[in-house]
Amino acid sequence: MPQLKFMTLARHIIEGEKLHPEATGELSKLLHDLSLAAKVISLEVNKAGLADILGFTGNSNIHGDQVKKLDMYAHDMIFRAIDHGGHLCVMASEEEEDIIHIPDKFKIGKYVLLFDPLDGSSNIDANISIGTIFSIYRRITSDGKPGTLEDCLQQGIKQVAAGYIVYGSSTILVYTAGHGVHGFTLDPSFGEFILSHENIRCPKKGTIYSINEGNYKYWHPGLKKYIKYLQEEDEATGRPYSTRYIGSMVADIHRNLLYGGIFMYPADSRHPEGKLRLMYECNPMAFIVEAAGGKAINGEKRILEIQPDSLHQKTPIFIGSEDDIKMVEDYMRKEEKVLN
Ligand code: AFP
Repeated sequence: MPQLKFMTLARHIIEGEKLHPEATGELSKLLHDLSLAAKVISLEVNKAGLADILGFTGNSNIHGDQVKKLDMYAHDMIFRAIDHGGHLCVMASEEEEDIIHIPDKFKIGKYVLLFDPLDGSSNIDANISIGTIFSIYRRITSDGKPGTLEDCLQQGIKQVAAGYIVYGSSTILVYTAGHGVHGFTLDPSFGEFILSHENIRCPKKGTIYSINEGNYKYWHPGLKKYIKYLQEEDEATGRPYSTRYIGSMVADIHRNLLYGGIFMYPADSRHPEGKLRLMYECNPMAFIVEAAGGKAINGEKRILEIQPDSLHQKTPIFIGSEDDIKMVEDYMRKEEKVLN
């Protein structure tokens, strides 16, 4: 195995900043503050089985999902790590219905942060990997004033950086700020994220598919045919594929990004918009996967080109290795969309 550089996330961010002589350092500081929140959340996730943190708050979030204490903890931690830095003009979180303003006492910056504090949280009690996802845009309204909904509702293609953290067998932070996709593993002994996956490239084709197959009956006929195709035997194309589905999007996509494969959360007759949120889950993951050479579509078009019209809108998603995405797109295009 090649010897990796001993590179901390902090140093990596600064090196990236040097590639932009015009940079003010604000984006670097923002990424640094996010990594601090990730360390604290990681600590708390690891304690989840021990502390009185398990169980429900008794509240529901705006999607009607039950909210666990750890979701709210992660949400608060990110807000508190970021609100005072002077880098942001507005935030939005999957756990809050409306945009989140920067408190009046703090400076207003030029960036916009959207985040899903804890994705896959229904897995917490079973010790299964969960994650945090974030997405950063440049504001489009005038400087100096509080940011608005308009700043948040930008196409994914406008992201300047995106990342995720998987709290799994170890904690890994993966991000891109336009110069490749890089992964940093948290060394718990001295609390630093260390470069462990430099310049991640998504294999052009994989042999893994990830989808909740329990919903088969309700799918698009083209998707049904595609899944059957993946299950047929053909050595030359690596079939049958293996199914891997954790039920934690961030962990499922992270695995497929490294090993190759396709993750799908399609529309179906019960959920015509799918389940996953464009702004908090699909756009950031699409930005990262595309930066690593993969693809992400909603079945008809690129995820990153969807013009959002509301903060919490959902979208179907097919994301992963380029050849696998092209294949599912072909299958779905050939069949009429009849969901039953
Ligand atoms: P939770 O945060 O409620 O666990 O939802 C996780 C998630 O949004 C995403 O991470 C999974 O891929 C997806 O839901 C799993 O949904 P199904 O249970 O419908 O397969």
